[in-house]
Amino acid sequence: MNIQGMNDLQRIEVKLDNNCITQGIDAGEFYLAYQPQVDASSGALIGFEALMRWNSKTMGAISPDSFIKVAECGSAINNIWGHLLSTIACDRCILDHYQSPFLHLALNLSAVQLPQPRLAIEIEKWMDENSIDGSQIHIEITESALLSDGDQVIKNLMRLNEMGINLWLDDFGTGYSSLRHMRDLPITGLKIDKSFVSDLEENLDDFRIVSAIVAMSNSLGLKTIAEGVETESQAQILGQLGCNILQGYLIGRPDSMETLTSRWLPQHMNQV
Ligand code: G
Ligand code: G
Ligand code: MN
Repeated sequence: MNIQGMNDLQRIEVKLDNNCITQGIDAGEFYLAYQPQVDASSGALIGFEALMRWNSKTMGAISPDSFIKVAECGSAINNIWGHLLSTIACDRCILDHYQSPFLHLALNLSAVQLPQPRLAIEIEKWMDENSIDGSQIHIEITESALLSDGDQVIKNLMRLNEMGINLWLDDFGTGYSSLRHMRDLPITGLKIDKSFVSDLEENLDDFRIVSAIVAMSNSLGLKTIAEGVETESQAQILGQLGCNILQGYLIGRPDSMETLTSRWLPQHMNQV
């Protein structure tokens, strides 16, 4: 296919490479949007997922689905991670200002980072330097990252778990959905992919799949988060099924930490 036959996304992907991603980070074009996560039974805010955004001066807004895929082929994925950690450390201070150390921040870790020998050591150093407690951090990993569950991947997961970090399997149901992973890995729970949530009210198969995932998680002592919750009736069904945490446009769209704290926190707790 020549470049004229491509859609906008494909044209951007052709232009994207590790150099331009790293230049974009250095130019301050990357930032985080946060999306609230609430307790399914009480509706109380319990944390935020950090979602990386790129507003390129030359190419406009580029979706993480595009730039993460490209970054994973080179070293830019580590630069994105570094930028994520330094931004989180600053934004964590905003939460501390609201005396809300119990709110967690959920980070997405790329598949290619999980076998890196220094991963857990570097996260530990970052936590020490910024006085961040493990319980304040959740890490979401896609199951494909665990396919090569070699020694180093298991060692990293064990170490992160010992550090008090909650580990979640992201996009659960779309990949391998391995029962062995659910049984053997030190995970807190499963994040049910939004493709099962979107038609929950009309599609009986989706309803049965979500019920089965929640029931199996509960009996294994794991928790569940549903993502992509857009309607009241989805939230109600998920709550009745015993899903623990909800995230989606119904609760709140991804936004800046400043906007979210001013919207959510004064109602929930006393500002210092
Ligand atoms: O909001 P949304 O379009 O941001 O995210 C699309 C996908 O990109 C999601 O599956 C999400 O897990 C992934 N993603 C978003 N931010 C990051 C990030 O900082 N690192 C990694 N590895 N993936 C991310
Ligand atoms: O990393 P993960 O796959 O959990 O990323 C969540 C993705 O889902 C992000 O791309 C985020 O922007 C998107 N998202 C969050 N809430 C909703 C929602 O209610 N509806 C839809 N369609 N997408 C959502
Ligand atoms: Mn995620």
